[in-house]
Parts: sequence; C-alpha cells; structure tokens
Amino acid sequence: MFCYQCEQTSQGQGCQVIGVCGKDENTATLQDLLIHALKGVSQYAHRAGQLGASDPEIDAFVIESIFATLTNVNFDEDRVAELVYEAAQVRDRARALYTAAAVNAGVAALPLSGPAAWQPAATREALLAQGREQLIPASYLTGNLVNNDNKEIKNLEELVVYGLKGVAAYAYHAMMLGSSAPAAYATVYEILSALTEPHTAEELLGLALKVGELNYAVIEQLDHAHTETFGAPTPAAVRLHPLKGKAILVSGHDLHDLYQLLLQTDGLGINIYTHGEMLPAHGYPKLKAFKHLAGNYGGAWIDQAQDFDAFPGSILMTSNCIQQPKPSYTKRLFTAGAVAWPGVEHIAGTDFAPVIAAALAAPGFAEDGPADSITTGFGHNAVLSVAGTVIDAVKTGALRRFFLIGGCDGARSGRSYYTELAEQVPQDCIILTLACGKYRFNKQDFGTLGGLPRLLDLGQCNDAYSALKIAQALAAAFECGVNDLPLSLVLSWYEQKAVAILLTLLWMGVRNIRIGPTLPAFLSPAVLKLLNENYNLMPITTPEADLAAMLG
Ligand code: FSO
Ligand code: SF4
Repeated sequence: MFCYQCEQTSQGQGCQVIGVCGKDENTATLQDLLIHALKGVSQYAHRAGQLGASDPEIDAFVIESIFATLTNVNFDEDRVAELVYEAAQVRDRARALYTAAAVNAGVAALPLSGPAAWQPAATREALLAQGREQLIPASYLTGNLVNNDNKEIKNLEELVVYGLKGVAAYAYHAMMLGSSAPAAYATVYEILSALTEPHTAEELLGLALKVGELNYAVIEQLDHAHTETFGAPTPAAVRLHPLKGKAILVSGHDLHDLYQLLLQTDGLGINIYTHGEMLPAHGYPKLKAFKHLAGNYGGAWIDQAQDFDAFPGSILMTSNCIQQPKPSYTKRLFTAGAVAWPGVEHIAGTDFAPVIAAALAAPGFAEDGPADSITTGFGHNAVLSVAGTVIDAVKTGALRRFFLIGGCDGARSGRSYYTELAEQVPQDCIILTLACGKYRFNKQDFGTLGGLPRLLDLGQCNDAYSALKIAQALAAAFECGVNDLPLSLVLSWYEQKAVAILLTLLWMGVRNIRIGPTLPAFLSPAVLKLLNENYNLMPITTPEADLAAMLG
C-alpha cells in the first residue's frame, strides 16, 4: 500500500505497510481501485450529462463511494470490495445512459477507454492485484514542477482527488437531508473524468481550484439543507456533564442520523449526548427542541477510545472519524452511512433499534454531573444578526482583530500550538472557531468583548461556509476585500475535508493563511512554493511569532 492522503501519514513519508489510522493494506488497495472504478463511471456520466442525461442512483452511489475512501470512514475490506463490484455495474449503467442520450441527440456514442473499459477480476486476490496497479509509487512523494514530470503530475492529481473526497462527504450529508445537487455531481464527473486524460501541472492546479469552487457550492447547499431542515443555529448553552440515566452518544457529522435517533428515542427515557463534531447540533432549533438531547460528552475524535470506553451506554458513529474500537465497547458501538469497521454492527438506513436496545441494556449514568456548559450555535445568521455591533466595535477600535482558529484535530504532537495561540490572542480580539480542532481550547472561558463572547463556535468543518459568509459580509460593510479585513486564518488540517476547504479558500483568493501542524505530504516543495508565491500560504511556526506577525 501507499497512502499519504492525511496529515497523520507515517513520518510524512506515506503509510506503506499499515495505515497510522489503522487501515490495512487490502482495504487501502481496494479503496484505490474503487477510485479508479469511479473515474470510469465518471467518464460516461460526464458525457451523458453533457447530453442532458443524469441518473440520481448513479449520483448517490458515486458520492457515497468516494466518501467511503476518506480517512477514518470505511475500514472494512469486504464492504469496499462490494463497492468495487457495484462500481462496475454502475459504470455499465452510466454507459447505457450515455448511449441512450447520444441516440436521442442524434450523435455517435464514442467508445471510451481507460477506467471506463476496466472489468473487475473475479477473485479477491485478483482484485487486489488490479488494485496494486493503481497504487501511487512511494517514489512519487517528491515532484518537480519545473520539469512537469510524472511525479509532480501524480501529486497534483492526488490533490484534486483528495479535494473531491472532501466535497463528496459534504454532498453526502446534504443528500441524506434530501438536498440534491445535480450541477455539483456533474462537476464531480467532469473532474474525475478529466483525471483520466493527460494534463500539465498548470492545468491540474486549475482543476484543484475548480474543486475549491465546487466545494463552496456544496457547503453552501449543505448549509441551506441544515437550516431549512432544522432552523438557523442560535447560540445555545450545552451541558458538559451527563445526567443520571440511560444514554446514547452520537459522533460524526450527520445531523439527519441524529434527528432520526432523537425521534426514535423520544419518550423512552434515554438521554442523547453529542460527541466530537456533533456538538454544533445543539444550536439548531429543531434539534434542541428535543429535551433528551442532553449535552456534549468527551472531546474530539482522537479522544474516542477513552470517551467511548467510559461511556455507560451505546455509541453511534455517523461519519468519520472512527478509530479501531477497544473490545470494551465494540458491542456497544454502531456505524451508519458510509462508516464501517469489521466486527462493528452497521445500521443500513436509519432504523436505530439495535442502538436503542444496546443503550437500554447498558447501565447508564448513575448520577447527575456538574452543570457546567459551553456555548455553540454562532452560525452566520447568529453572528450577522449583530453585525452592526461588530462593525461599530471595529470602527471604534474596541475590536482589533478576528482570528479564525479552526479545522481538524489530530493525534500528532504539535497541536498544542492551537491551544497556546488561542490563549495568547489579545483581549481586544475575537476568536472564531469551527470543526473538531476547537476541542483544543473550547472549554476555556475567554470572556466577552462588547457583549459578545470572545470565542464564537461557528459549527462543524462544513460550517466554514459560515466563516466565509461572515467575512464576505464584513468586507461588504467595510467596502474592502476579504484580504483587507482585520482577520487572520490559522488552520489545522487532518483529512480530505480540510483539503476541500483549503482549496475553497484559495479559489476565493484568500491570502496569508497559516496551516499546520505539518504541511500535506502530497504537496510537493514546488507546489508549496507556488502556493506561497500566489497566496502567501505558510506553515505555522510558534504561537508567539505567528501572533506577532498577524497583529503587526
Ligand atoms: Fe474532525 Fe474527523 Fe470535521 Fe474531519 S471529526 S477531522 S475535517 O473528519 O471533518 O473536523
Ligand atoms: Fe496513513 Fe492517513 Fe492514509 Fe490512514 S488515511 S493510511 S493514516 S495516510
């Protein structure tokens, strides 16, 4: 295997025997083969789309399958192998769609080669051999943009694919809420299909920015799907310690799964707690209306082994980031949607009866914990409802600067940088945060500024859309560009959703972003140099030095 798609990749050199995340060689190989197969589906679906034909079943399969290859989602070799075989059938369906559309349009259907003509081998061993042909050679880790050589091209192709993986995750969550985006799926097909053809490095950088543009549209769509379904988030105090009684812990990002579980547990005397990226759910009116949505429990995804171990109820993982479960809670853990781990019961659909039964069989909490709380729910609607106050505070100098300190959390050392940075942000500045990286500092009291909390939790990683909306609104109010605002962005990245968000920021022309704790291994020195020259994208250094530079 060779995998370097996330920040955790082994010593920055790619995971080559087993993933640091726990992904084994066969699963990694089949995930690479699945992406190859999905390129074949896309070759046909893209051409069918150009002739005005689409098929929601193809869209749903492609989006869920790309999502399944994202870091910390699907670790089940058998399930990935099934997806590979299904991909070949879906490719045939896409070919038939294209052929029929061509007949309708009176044009010739062109025969396609490459992934479009691929056939899956009959046995697992032969399938794995096919997958090995799609592996990225480890020697491709460093490229050379100057020579436009194959290594550089391969690294840039992977950048595009990783961005698409992030897009697919967000598109999947929107799809689960019944929000379909045919134009976005068409762009996914266009880009995956393009990757089957030769491109220069410059063209691939253009495709990467196109992924950023696509991601903006998808996170906007997801924001609309969330707010139309559950109402616009409003600030909400969230209990940090459990209440006495039976309990279910819900992790991941999928609000639709959480809502279904809340409906199915209403009146059963079971309290529902959010974990990790599910925390912002407490801000949505239709979710917080459930009295048994009792609070938040534990920390970010990297704390799950200790959090799940100690939790005396059942646990539902609705999306990434799942880690190898400890035996102590494997039988109390359930996966849903695109998530899978061998030996962990998977809920196909949204009938959570097994999760509820496991919660009822577990002891639950013996007593109430302290009543401490934190506040979430500062989406763009909530923040922009006090835009006048914020703008006045900036104009009078009472509010000096905004710091967006957010992104993914991860296990690698060096992430205490984000805690220290947040602690050192001066009192006349406001911290905006989002995604699971916030757990590095979100239980601290940062006080208030002009009646506003100094720490504003905008939501999940996809709620980067809220940050962009707020920045765009402030830029309009001050009649300047986003880059001219008193705003500094310091991002932590871990997996491919963060790659998609970064590409969106670059597509928007946002400059001076700091990123850490390490730079992506798939961005070669030449590409990093280019991004530095064009966008002043830079690695984090120390909290003190970075803060001085940002305030300076
Ligand atoms: Fe975190 Fe995991 Fe939300 Fe990621 S839980 S690391 S960027 O999946 O998506 O922030
Ligand atoms: Fe390694 Fe990350 Fe790939 Fe897992 S997803 S195998 S940790 S690079």
